[in-house]
Amino acid sequence: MTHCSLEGLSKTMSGKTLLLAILVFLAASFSQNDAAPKKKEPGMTYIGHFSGGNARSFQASDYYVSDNAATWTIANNNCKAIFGDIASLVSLESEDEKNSLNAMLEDYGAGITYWTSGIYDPSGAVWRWTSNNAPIGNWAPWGTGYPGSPTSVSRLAILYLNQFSANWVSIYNTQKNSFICEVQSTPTTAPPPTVTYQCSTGATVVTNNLARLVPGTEFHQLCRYVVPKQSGACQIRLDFSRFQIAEDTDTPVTGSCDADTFTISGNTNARFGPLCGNLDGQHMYLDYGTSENINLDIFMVAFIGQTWDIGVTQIKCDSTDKAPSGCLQYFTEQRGTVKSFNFNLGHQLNNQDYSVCVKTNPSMKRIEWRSCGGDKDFSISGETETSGPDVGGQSGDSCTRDWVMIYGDTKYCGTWFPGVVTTSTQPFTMNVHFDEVEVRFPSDPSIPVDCTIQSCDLFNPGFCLIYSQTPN
Ligand SMILES: [Ca+2]
Ligand SMILES: [Ca+2]
Ligand SMILES: [Ca+2]
Repeated sequence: MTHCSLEGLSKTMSGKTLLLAILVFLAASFSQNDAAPKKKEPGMTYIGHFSGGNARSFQASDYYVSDNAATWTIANNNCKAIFGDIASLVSLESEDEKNSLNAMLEDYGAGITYWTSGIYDPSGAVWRWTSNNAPIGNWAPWGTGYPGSPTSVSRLAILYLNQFSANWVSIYNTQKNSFICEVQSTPTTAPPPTVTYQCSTGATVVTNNLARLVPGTEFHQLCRYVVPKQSGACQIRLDFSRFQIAEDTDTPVTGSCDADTFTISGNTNARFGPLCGNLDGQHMYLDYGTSENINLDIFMVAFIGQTWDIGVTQIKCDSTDKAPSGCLQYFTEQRGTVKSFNFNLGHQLNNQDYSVCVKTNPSMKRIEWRSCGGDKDFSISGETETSGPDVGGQSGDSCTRDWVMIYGDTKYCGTWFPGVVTTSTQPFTMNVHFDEVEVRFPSDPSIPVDCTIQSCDLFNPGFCLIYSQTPN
């Protein structure tokens, strides 16, 4: 349509002709808007990214909210029209994904209803996600009275109040609602590394893009894995889906890993003593620097049922998945849980010096840190079982031995975490420092320990902290 003005038209027309011309002009304008190039101005706003927190799944997605409301079918079609076949209405396959999305939506106002890909399938009498046919989890936060008695036109929507109150409801597909598109991101990890090992037969397994380290078929006292640097790679990521070896034989536990050990060498981004005990659910990024190999050594005194399953992925230097240099742990979600190593068994380990980094969501300005909420979810110095002089929430210069430091804020130690610590200083980072001693005995071993009159570190489990990025 050529550009022309109504003023110009009015000079050459009059009466009904002019009115008709205006209507034609307006109609042409609207249809022109409808036909505007969708890819350029898709009417969608980017709200965030979620990667499932586990490199092994390779399920990473970007999320967009619509600027306008639409019926369910049009909304679903729009996601594909705008972003292609890698997109659909959002499917929430895990509680982590649901919680992350709820936090992303915090900027978009209360009382909005968003379509998801969830539908009711009367043939099987089940709710499922249409993008992949996965059943909807039994953790689904249905609102009171929902899903009621759904029918073939029932669809799942999120009735969003705030990130802590976002119930799911069942709505007929003809209603018009805002909607959320989920777009799969392209994996940028390198092919699986070729890991060599000195261990039992079958100590590695390769599946998809992942090399997995496992104990193999028979017990070997030392399992050494060597992960050579591939061309273009800068890092490896380890995912400890399962890891349990023996820990200290001392009572009380001194954090020194004097039985089994897990030792890492060749990496440049963290220096720490051997690890031991339980690392289930932990991850690590290890930088090659100028090294050609990263070595992972698991040493076991005797067979007592040790088990592990460690995913290894190699990350290219130009990958968007690469952790910033110096970060041993890198969390990419809006919210997440960070635990010290061996927190699962409740015993802090010695000689830990590393950084925990959080990827800043572009729409977020601050980060909040708080304890996971359990009785002993933060206890890194002082005595946990009974009160002594070193007990309590401590910060700043009084933290000299074991501490965490929140970048832009201060150090924290002691036996509790002071409520919510908030900072806007970026990059969002927490440094962990645990010294070389855990249980503190007097220098003369014949003197009994009295923690009521002297400082000791007894029964420290370590920390479990939750971070949450916030928009304001
Ligand atoms: Ca999903
Ligand atoms: Ca301690
Ligand atoms: Ca210590």
